[in-house]
Amino acid sequence: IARPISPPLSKAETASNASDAVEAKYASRTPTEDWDGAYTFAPIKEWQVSRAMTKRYGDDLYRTAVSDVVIVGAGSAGLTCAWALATARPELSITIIEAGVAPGGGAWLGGQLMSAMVVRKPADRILEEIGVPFEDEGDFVVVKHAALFTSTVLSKVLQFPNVKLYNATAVEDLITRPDPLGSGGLRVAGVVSNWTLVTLAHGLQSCMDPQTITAPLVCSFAGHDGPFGAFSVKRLVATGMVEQLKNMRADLSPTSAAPSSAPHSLTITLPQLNMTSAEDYIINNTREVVPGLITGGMELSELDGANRMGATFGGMLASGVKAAKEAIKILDA
Ligand code: AHZ
Repeated sequence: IARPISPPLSKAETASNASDAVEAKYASRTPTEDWDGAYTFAPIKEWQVSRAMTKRYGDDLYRTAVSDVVIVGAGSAGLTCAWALATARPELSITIIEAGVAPGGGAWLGGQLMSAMVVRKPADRILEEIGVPFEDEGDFVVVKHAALFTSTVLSKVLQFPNVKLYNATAVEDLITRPDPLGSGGLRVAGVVSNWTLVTLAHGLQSCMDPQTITAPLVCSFAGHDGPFGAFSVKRLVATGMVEQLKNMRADLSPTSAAPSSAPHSLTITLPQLNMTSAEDYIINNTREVVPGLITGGMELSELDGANRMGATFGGMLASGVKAAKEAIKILDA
């Protein structure tokens, strides 16, 4: 329902504004772009700012309560999926839920806190299509700063009118329904969300109920295990839709165990990294893992027990594109 952004003032608002002499002085100013000391902003009232934000956020919540696709996690894989899906099908209502305030996941840096982002060919084609510049080093390309990739793809994604990003918002659960296609099992039918600060405070208050977004398809890219990571696949286990996670392949081989004299920190077993094979696995296995839920990016490694690849991002970008292609097939079926 369209509401005017600045409806007529109530009696209380008129009284409070009229009693403010400073307001009156500033009310009739003309905006002027004078860089020599007389730069003047147009007048504004505090309540106008509040209403400008709340109206849009409320309208977005109303509209996206039923979405075509929900994307969980706005890391490199989730953002690339959103970009590919919105580019191919701009009419779809795509809602991205990101637990962090800053979308981008791990893709603000290349690796070990360094700037450059390595992308193996042929995923350089995806960078070209998004419009991210890079240097060609033969079998791979290098974006001078991972933040250049993330900010560029983010700016493209957010310009689609039908894409809404809720950041600082966590997916707390999955909505499930009996699968209408008669598989006898359940189908994911949307997500349960809450502001992340509320999610983090569930232990402090008795009940802070979430809200929901209904969608025929959820694409999850919640990353590998961490404070929020691998969220959707962990939930699949909890709901019985998947028996158990195979966990991002743990390095348990006796030959790789640290000697007993090693400092404690070196004895921690880390998931195995295999840069040669890990990315091929993720792209080729990005799929609808249970009805209604496509999983890709590093979250898939927790489900399938795949290797990590370390600081090379072609697999994440390609997994996002593959998920978008799978999503279109499912929605069009
Ligand atoms: O905040 C998370 C991050 O931005 C978000 N997320 C996780 N759980 C969520 C939840 N609700 C909402 N319950 C949630 N958001 O998901 C995002 C995951 O981004 P990421 O960068 O961690 O994952 P990715 O799969 O897009 O990229 C992985 C990049 C890696 S990890 C790796 C290695 O470990 O070897 N190598 C690469 C290239």
